[in-house]
Amino acid sequence: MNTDLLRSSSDKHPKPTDIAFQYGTAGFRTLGSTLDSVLYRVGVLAALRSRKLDGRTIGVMVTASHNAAQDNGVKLVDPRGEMLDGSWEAHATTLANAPTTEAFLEAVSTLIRNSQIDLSKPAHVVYARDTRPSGEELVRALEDGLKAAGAEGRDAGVTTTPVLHYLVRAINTKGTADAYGEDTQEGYYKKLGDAFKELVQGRPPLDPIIIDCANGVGAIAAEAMSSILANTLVFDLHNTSIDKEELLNNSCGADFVKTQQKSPPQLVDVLKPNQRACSFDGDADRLMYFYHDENGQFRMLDGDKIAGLVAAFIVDLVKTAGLADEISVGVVQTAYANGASTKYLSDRLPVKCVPTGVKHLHHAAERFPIGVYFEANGHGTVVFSPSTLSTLSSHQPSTPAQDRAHKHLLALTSLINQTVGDALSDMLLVEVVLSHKSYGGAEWDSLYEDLPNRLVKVSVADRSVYQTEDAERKLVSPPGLQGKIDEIVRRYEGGRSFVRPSGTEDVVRVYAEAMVRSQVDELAFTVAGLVYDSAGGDAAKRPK
Ligand code: G16
Repeated sequence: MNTDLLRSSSDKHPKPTDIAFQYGTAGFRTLGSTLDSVLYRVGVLAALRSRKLDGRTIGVMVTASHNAAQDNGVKLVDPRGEMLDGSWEAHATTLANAPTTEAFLEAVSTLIRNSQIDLSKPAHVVYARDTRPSGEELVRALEDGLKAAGAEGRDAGVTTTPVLHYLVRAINTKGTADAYGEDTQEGYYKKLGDAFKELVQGRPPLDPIIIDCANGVGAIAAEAMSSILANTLVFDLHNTSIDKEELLNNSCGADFVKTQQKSPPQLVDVLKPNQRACSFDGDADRLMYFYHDENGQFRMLDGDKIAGLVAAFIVDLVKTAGLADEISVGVVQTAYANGASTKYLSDRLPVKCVPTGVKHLHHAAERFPIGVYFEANGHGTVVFSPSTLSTLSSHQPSTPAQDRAHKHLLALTSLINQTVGDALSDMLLVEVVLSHKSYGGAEWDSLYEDLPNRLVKVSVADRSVYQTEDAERKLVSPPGLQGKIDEIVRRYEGGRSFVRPSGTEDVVRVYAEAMVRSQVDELAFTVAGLVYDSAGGDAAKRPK
């Protein structure tokens, strides 16, 4: 690498003096206007990561997903399309926080030395961004970093996070026995479309599906898929104003539906009783279904309900295909999973609980022959292990029913994005199951009844003070706070509550659930109050 070039270009992207950056739950995420130096340095880091891995292509996604329009962020994607290896997250944070160009150069050479990176290796990086206004300039900073580090960059343009993950795997497996698909966005959509058509062939047509695109990049993805599926499934697209930046995730999108537990206001008059609708988030990797019942009551079908629906469907297919002795299914959740869903699932299947963050869920799911993982907030997918894929490809069905189920399982491996959750692919998966089961929203919803729950955000001066253990279900710091929470939780029937710092927003999150709706709000706000007081908050601004 040319140190002079690195020095001169780094000088053009100085680090703001007053900000400490942290590679969190989903990469760096904060106000877009503060991220220029981070993007430049991520460009350099991505080049080094690629060289470390013999020139395999690394992905960089510029997005702040569910956050407000003024935020932005960046995350790296490893060669199989999975999240950046945990050990490199620390390197990312170190490079991002070097206060000066000289300190940055020093951190880069330490990384090269300690990680034994061979600089004669090539470096390849593919990158993309969502529709956020700050994205264009941030991509320019990233490109400066790639250029300075001598990497060959491929610009995938404005697209969704899951498309970028797909591209990374498709590029790295091209021409091999594990080829994942054509390395273009069109190739990806065609792959999903073909698999969907095969899976619903011969089934009665589905009613149109209403999609809230959160005024983000999912609108472009859904539009493209809508033309591919024109005669199979009709998309009724809403919140597609990608040009109006202030509308992104604003009173719409998956996070709004999950946290507010109501329909986006723009859809209230559109929805007929029992009509299925779903919301994507700002980069189209979360999915939330909902409907209004006969009484006009909002009913949410979140990530937990998706996991229940999909896992049961796959278990049935495996059995019908005659593969129950060879392939088993497991489910991964986080502490946010509704207690009723955990009970429903663990009565039927092995269920594992891991900390928040797709990377944790994905890795845990990879340990099952077929791993179904969904966060309650709608992030998730299904992963098929290499040995399951090989069992599927060599299986010889002995009856027509086995043959049909076997073909459906194979088609599912194409329909489902196995690198990361994709709202579009997940939506098609749900539609397949609903079609096969002849379920509407109400039948799906009746799998189990959610316990009333509430999620509250608390602003504190320093959220790093809040540290957890036991898959984030218990606080170990600040001392004494968990004991107080336990004491309060005991007063509520079926009560459960936990506290954890967000990795994507500057807040502490409080989750609570209990048997009775009115009590759950009281429990959530009592715990939120304890958190607020523990941070020495101003009594007048206590959460209510
Ligand atoms: C990201 C992560 C998710 C996580 C969410 C919220 O989602 O990919 O795994 O559930 O943040 O995390 P936290 O509670 O730490 O803020 P997204 O959609 O924002 O990329």
